[in-house]
Amino acid sequence: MSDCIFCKIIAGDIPADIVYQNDDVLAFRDLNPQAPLHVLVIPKKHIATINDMTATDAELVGKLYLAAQQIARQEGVADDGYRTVMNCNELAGQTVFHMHLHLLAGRAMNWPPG
Ligand code: DGP
Repeated sequence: MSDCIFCKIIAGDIPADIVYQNDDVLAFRDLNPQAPLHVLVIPKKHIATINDMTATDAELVGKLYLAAQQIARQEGVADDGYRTVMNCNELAGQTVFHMHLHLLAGRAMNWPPG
């Protein structure tokens, strides 16, 4: 999508601090980190929101979690713990309409989330 910030990061048109990638998934540090470790794990395929997923995307979304698991290990936070969050639409606070999994770690997390 030509007007999608995250598609531009995938294309290399906007710089990002990339921590992991494979054929299907890209992960980079959030511009506005909410924890000592805050990485966004995104599919290279443009899918705007969870609502826009289809059954054919199920394996791809599983790969986001496998990438998060691997990044947590490489960043040394897997054993202490981490949180993954995917916001959907306005009330959840989604601001970029290209599906992304937030991976947050390095501090104690609150529950329930705000
Ligand atoms: P959400 O609120 O769930 O849609 O999260 C969007 C996140 O994307 C937010 O934490 C800030 C981050 N973000 C927005 N634009 C950029 C960007 O250009 N680069 C990077 N690295 N992160 C961005």
